[in-house]
Amino acid sequence: MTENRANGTAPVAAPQHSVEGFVKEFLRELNFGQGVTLERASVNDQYLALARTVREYLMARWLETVRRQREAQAKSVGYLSAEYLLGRQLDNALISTDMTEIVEEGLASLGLDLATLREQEVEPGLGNGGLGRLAACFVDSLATMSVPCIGYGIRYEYGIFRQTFVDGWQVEQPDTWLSLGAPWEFPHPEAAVTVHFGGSTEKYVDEDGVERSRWTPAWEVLGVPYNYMVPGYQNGRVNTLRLWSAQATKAFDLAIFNSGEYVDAVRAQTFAENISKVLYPEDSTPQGKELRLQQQYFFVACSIRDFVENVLPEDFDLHNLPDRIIFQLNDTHPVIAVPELMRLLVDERKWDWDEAWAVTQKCFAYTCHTLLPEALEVWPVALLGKLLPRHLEIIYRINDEFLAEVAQRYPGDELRQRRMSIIAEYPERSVRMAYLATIAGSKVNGVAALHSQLLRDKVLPDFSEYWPDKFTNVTNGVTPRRFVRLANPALSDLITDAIGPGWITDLARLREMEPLADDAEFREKFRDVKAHNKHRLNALLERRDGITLPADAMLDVMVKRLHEYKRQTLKVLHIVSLYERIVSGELDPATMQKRVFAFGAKAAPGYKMAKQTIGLINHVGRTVNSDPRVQGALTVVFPPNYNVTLAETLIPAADLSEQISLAGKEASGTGNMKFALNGALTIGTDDGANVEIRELVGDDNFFLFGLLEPEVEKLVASGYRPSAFYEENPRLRRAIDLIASGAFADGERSVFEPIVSNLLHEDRFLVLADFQAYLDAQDRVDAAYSDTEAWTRSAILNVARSGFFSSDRSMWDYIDRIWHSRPLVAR
Ligand code: 4GP
Repeated sequence: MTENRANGTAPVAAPQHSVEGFVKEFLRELNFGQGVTLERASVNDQYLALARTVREYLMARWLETVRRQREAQAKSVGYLSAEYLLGRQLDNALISTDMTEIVEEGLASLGLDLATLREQEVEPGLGNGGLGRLAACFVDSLATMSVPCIGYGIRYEYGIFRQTFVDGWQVEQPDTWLSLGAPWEFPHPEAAVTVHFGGSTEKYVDEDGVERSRWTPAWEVLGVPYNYMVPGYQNGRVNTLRLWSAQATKAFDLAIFNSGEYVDAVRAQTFAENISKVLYPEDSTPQGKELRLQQQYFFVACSIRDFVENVLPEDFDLHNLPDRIIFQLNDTHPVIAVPELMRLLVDERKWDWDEAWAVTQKCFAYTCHTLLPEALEVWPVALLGKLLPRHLEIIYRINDEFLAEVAQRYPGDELRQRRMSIIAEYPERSVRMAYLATIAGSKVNGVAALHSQLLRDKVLPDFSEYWPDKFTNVTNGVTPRRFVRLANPALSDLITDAIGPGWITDLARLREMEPLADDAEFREKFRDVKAHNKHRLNALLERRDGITLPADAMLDVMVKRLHEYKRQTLKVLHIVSLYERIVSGELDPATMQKRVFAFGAKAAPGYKMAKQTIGLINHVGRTVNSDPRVQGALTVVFPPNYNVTLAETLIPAADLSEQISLAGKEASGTGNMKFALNGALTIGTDDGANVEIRELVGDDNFFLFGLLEPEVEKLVASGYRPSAFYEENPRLRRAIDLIASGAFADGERSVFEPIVSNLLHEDRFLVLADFQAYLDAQDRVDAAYSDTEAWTRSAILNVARSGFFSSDRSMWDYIDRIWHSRPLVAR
């Protein structure tokens, strides 16, 4: 036994870091893993063998990381997130191990092409948008910084739907990302955890005479962990992402749950397995679905149990839990973890309530990602009580004790107590998850400076008054590994030639490039990079969608989820206005700066207005692109199924980045950072992280327009009338009238009537109010673009001054302001 253990801890060795070493291992994987000879291997066989081979290069580091972490007993971050929008794994693993060239050469010696195999990977799209991608950037950064972290989440069998267009309208297809094999995951069915639901509670008096609650659940499921490697960038470190998959236990017996259209389309055979079957295709608005609450509880219950029972040593005294973990709540989705930890301590470990609460409060911190009131999750008490009766009791007690404190601090202020109560009474009795998170969390943070300020002032004002020190800001960031080094090899090489490779893990060093903005030769090289990236994009779109981009055009890109507050409609109105002015003879297309307008966006399947907008963009595109009068001056492209993989080719090619949300609505944005880092200039409102981008890159290198947040407030409070803008602005009127006339729908006026009437009569996000300012800013863009040297200079300065937006910096801020953990140096 002792001997076995000794053998088991002996370090495994990675295959030889050489072309021969790789080829040998690759062929072995092909033969023994896939059971085929090279001659007979399909591309998928080759890809799977390649992925498994690369994985082997990471294995020793992974095992060593886990071993050291156990030994050092350092504090870890438990990142709790219902979403991880990871993107493809192969390339990231290759750069982390510095294997790209070796693999390229090795494959070539076998007559294979890395580029072809890379295309075979279906990205794990286990998230909807910004929030999920942020989680993926954060775990990458923590691994690269050698900070112990376990990412916990859900292994959805179907990730974010695959978007197709039928006649320009979005049609959703299930995302079968696992169907051709999943070489990056390590299932551990033997380590499954049981999770309980339903049933009832009863009071009883324990042997010490203390009154306690006992939960008798009605049903249970198993959570099977699937481990994924999270490699640090060339630092010998590999952290773990642990995603849970639901499986039926024998005791399981319930009718199949009926849940919504899209979910129906990918319905599970069994109720239990439904829990991890499909990612909810929602973004920014919660769906009041029981299944979603099941998913939330399922993954946090598994994760907490895993950490306490498997990660911590057996005899660990949980009073010291805050020394070993901080659970970061990625929005409200995992907040049910709070009563779960309380239940574990009070019910299972028989702790005293106050003792448990003191520990629990130190183990959580909460990040809010929204400003839209409708996006703050609430659960009807009836539903929560049915699914998790004991947790509801615990929430009530947390609330009672908290409100008693509030009453003590503000005697007689009942209104305040009602405002601050976790339980809302109207329109139905429900649990406000953001309040629970705020009360339980040691810290609460927003995701950009403006957002954190508005969070304090507008969303949680009573709480920020009550606990001013609890609130902090951490501005989002993006990983430079994936979004510069991997996505933009040409720019990476240019930067590395200029300032050395240190920037990849210390992005602030991009500043060293600043003087090069004034170097004509460097500017020329920088333009070559952009041109190269445009070619690369063109090749991809031709292959992927049969789309050909015109040469010599400015590439103007708007990619993000389709949401009214993000205002894709404003972009469409700009295009329609230009088109109308060409057709009416006001603009001469021959003298215009050619532009390609590229869109990428998925709409939540149940979000009608968003789907209408997708239809409108495609219909406008069809008309504009085929009208000879336009003479190719305007081209609209909308490749379907925008995802991380497409972003990696699209963003590096962009000249102009559209960040045009209504001020005060976009919490941060992270696409905006990716564009600036890849040398696109931003046209944007004073919203989210745009504010910080503009401050850093400088006013001259950013096209600001639109109402400021206080102006928005004022206009809305004074009774905003969109039709007034329509009546007063002829350009706006002509653009809207053209849409209303059916010009983009074969003369059928009814097709886009909902959009037109929404704009004229409601326009919640003030599209019409910002229209003229947007057009003016676009004129400034055209003028600036015509001065090639000055534009390039601005683009270089955007790159040089955006180092702040590395997610490594975000992680240092979390460490500093929230987690108080220190990296465990793994060397
Ligand atoms: C997003 C926010 O809308 C975006 O502004 C922010 O950059 C991102 O989170 C990361 O913090 N929210 C979501 C969501 O994606 O699902 O609520």
